[in-house]
Amino acid sequence: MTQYPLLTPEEAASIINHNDMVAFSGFTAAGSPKVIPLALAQRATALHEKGEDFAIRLMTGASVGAQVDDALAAAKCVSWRAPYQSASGMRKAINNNEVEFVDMHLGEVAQMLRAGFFGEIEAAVIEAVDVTPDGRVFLTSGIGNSPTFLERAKKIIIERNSYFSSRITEFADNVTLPNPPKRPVIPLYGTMDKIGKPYVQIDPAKIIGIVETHQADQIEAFTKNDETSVLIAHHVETFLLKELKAGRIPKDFLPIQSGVGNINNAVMDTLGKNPDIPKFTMFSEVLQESVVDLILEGKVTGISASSLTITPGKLQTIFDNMDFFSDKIVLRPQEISNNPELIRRLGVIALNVGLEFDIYGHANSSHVLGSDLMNGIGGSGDFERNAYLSVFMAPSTAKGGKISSIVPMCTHVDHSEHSVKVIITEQGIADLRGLSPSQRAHSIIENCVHPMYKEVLYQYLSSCKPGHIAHDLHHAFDMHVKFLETGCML
Ligand code: 0RQ
Repeated sequence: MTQYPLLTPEEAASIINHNDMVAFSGFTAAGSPKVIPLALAQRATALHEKGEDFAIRLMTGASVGAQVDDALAAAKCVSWRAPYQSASGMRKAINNNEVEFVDMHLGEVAQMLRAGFFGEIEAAVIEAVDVTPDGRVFLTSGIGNSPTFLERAKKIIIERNSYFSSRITEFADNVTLPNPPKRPVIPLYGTMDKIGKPYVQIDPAKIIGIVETHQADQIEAFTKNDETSVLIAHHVETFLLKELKAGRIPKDFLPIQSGVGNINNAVMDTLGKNPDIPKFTMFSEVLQESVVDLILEGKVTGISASSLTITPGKLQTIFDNMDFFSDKIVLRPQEISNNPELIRRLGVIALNVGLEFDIYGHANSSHVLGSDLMNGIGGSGDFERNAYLSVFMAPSTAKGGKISSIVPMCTHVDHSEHSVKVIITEQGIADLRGLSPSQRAHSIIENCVHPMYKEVLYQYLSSCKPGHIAHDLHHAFDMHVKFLETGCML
């Protein structure tokens, strides 16, 4: 039985060396470490002032708390970052090429780590509600890649956060998968099946020490549903009802995956209120704010996710009603929540938001004007490619109408026309299933493009050289170039 030393955040940060690959727990701000990263940023600043090099290679589950990524970026403490981020300071550092960023499908990170694709994990900083002397680690609100980090890291530091109810561990279903070729079928046949353990068992000798904390996840409420999000949500509702009526969605419905953000929140609200949409489960990567109420109302009968990405107030609602919520939420490692085998098997309906689409249905979720990273592909590709039905949503314009979200050719492609099935903007629905490229172009322009951009896109289409996917390479990026030159695509 091991007694772990209690450390200050500074003592914990001092065991991390220049160039180490360091892994942080959590998935989004949920479950990410709170104090050691800030001490690490201070250590970097102090060393830089003495003229010494200090920067880590940082691997996480998804994003981490924005204050963590931003403090590390401001201190120039990160030389390499993967697989996702959503913080303004880190984004700027990546786009200035101060940080090498690798934008990855979240579902395959754990396997790649186990295979050694990125080298050894020197240290893992893991938030937990508790760790037992025999090495059972009980995670908090975000599971992410932590089971794999705990398994692979040479040194582990635990941030023991007393903010969370110890009952949060009732949601956890921890498992790691053996690497190919000896991987059996994942025995999960329903959204809420549990196949793992509420804790992660590790060798206690790897634990260097514990830092005590008492801090909520820094997750902010969404702005109130805006008009555009509500219109998009109503189109999603119309589309799903039509599919249900036609028998293409079974009467007892299919599990839903929903991304995070205002549009997704409005969609969940709208589906929740419609009595013609049957009760449903969710097989998603994050449990977002509006879903807590839908579970309380009985509309969502259960959700599988990798994190509770909700405000402290909503988390308290869960803690206050643990007997009710205990069997309605499962938190899984992201290699399970985002697993292609499971998404395909369960027939997930994927609802995600993109930045830009082209007239043939290629989708860009991650890079503005082909160059600047926004957040990353996240789990959108894991779900979009393997879903039973994948719906992409976006406002038809951005920046007050100066940008059309639909363009002749995407400046960066995250999801291809081979798998994008439905695009919905506040203008309407383009159902692309079974359509050839030229039919797709007409459907997208007619149904999804803002009226002020229709003519320019029809003009582009009519000027293209014929081909299976007709394009005019001399003019495919005219709208983008015009925006760069004049500040407006029109
Ligand atoms: O910028 O705030 O400076 O005006 O992009 O756009 O409309 O606020 O949308 O917050 O829902 O984010 C795709 C980024 C959408 C997100 C994306 C500008 C726009 C604004 C954000 P401003 P909105 P959202 C689950 C699944 C990838 C990961 C994913 C995302 C800013 O959904 O990161 O799906 N997705 N994960 O003005 C230039 C365009 C633009 C544009 C919008 N065409 N060109 N700028 N903007 N369209 C979560 C996880 O994986 C964990």
